Amino acid sequence: MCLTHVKDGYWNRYRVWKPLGLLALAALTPPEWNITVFDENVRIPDYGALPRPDLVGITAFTSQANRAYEVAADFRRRGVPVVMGGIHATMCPDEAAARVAAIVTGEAEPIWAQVLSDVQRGALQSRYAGAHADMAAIPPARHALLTGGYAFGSIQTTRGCPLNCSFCSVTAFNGYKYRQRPIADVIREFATIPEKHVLIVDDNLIGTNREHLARAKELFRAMLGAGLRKQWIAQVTINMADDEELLALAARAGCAGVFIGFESPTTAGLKEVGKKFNLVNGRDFAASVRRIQRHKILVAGSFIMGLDSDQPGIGPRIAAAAARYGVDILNTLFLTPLPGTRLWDELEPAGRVAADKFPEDWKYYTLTFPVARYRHFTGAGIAQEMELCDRTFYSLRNTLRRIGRSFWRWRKPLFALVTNLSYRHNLRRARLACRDFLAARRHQVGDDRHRRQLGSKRRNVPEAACVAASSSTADA
Ligand code: B12
Ligand code: SF4
Repeated sequence: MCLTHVKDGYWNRYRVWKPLGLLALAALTPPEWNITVFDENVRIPDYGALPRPDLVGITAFTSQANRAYEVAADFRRRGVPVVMGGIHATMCPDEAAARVAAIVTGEAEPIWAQVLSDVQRGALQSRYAGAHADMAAIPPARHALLTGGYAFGSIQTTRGCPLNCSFCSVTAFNGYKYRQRPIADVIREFATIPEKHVLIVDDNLIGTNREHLARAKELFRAMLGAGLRKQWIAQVTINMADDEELLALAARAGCAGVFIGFESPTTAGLKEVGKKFNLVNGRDFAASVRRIQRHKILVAGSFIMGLDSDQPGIGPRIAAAAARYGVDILNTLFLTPLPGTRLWDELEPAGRVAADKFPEDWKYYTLTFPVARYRHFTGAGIAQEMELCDRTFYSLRNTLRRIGRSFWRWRKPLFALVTNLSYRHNLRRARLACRDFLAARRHQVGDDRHRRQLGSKRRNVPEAACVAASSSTADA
């Protein structure tokens, strides 16, 4: 099993962020509980050597589900109740509930106190349904429970997304409504983050309408006023480029980079994934990216490959679009039917989920393996498109040119250097893992028969150990 061990390589620290969900959960836990948080991406502890906890809570993305079940089985053998929550337990509740004592689906704020009280009474139920939290009642995450080994701290200021893109779980999990934490709460929590660099985990820090943008400006003014002196990065939509005041405030408040989902270089692709928002007002992407960069903010662009509207040649086409837009970093991912998404609801009944031996195959749901049956590509074909895309955008020549450009304009040159080198390094690993996957799964994802099928279908105080499971992505 290959994990993202921070200490295995210098660049790995840039692949691992703090599991904020567990730190948020810890903040909801009454003070009589002693809490220890483990992030297996940093270190896998010898659980057997630890004092026996009264309760174990595990969080996992879909790609980490198998490891979560292994950890759960280990503790359950020792008679420790295990509760699992987070995105995978929510989207695959039956699968998870069969492997742990209890699951919590959705946001935990409204329900966690009851789970703990049931544990203490010895009356743990097997399923608890959370609900969208009151954003004014979210306590500051307990950042001090997890320190060391991270390049970035993390914080959340909003939840929910109205856009509901086909491949994304956010709207299904956090809802359509864009919900915002009170700015004073965010500032107080920001000040408790030990790291100098911070990932703001919001799916869209600025939002999509005028009210949202006004709130973002208010947040940036408050960050400035509080003198936080943090450098931060965040996910935003491309409309950030349309508001000079917003850009200037973000930059002054410490914005070092933004991550933008361009998703597809074609109009048909954007329509297919349901992100027509990117097309509003006949947007000029290159001009938009330049406007953001003028404020010395780096732009990372994300694209998805393997859409039904993608044709052979999509790899070089994405690389060319990213170069034309002028992004500093390119992140291209395979179209992946994550459970609970609109895409899953479309592909699964049509027999287009190729890696489908669950739960084992969830480990490939990192968006770096071609786990679906793609309309115009075999598994090997789409993997080749991905290689072409990455090799073009991250060729030594192009990488040096981008880094040179950011030195020339003094646009976060060191940040640009580190992120580009980190991406180059990680892509190489992803490519090798993908090749292994294809070699083992040729019959599932690589042959023509499947393409043809596409047209058819401590004792006096309770102890809780909270574990963020890790991904095992390279052991195909
Ligand atoms: C930050 C982030 C990351 C960070 C990771 C941070 C970390 N270590 O957790 C990084 C950048 C590394 C990352 C990577 C990936 N990510 Co990501 N990421 C997010 C993001 C934007 C925010 C997560 C977050 O911190 N939320 C804030 C906390 C407070 O919310 P929460 O974790 O949901 O926790 C709440 C509840 O879920 C619950 N809860 C959570 N855990 C537990 C445990 C227990 C016991 C209980 C009771 C309750 C509970 O309580 C919390 C409070 O309500 C989410 C989107 C989102 N809005 O959640 C996507 C998201 C989680 N990522 C996603 C994906 C797909 C990935 C990747 C696989 C692919 C990619 N390249 O993006 C990789 C994973 C690589 C790997 N190693 O496997 C998907 C996951 C879908 C799925 N079914 O797994 C999401 C939902 C985005 C999406 N587009 O759909 N990601
Ligand atoms: S991909 Fe981004 S814009 Fe689309 S639904 Fe998910 S969070 Fe919203």
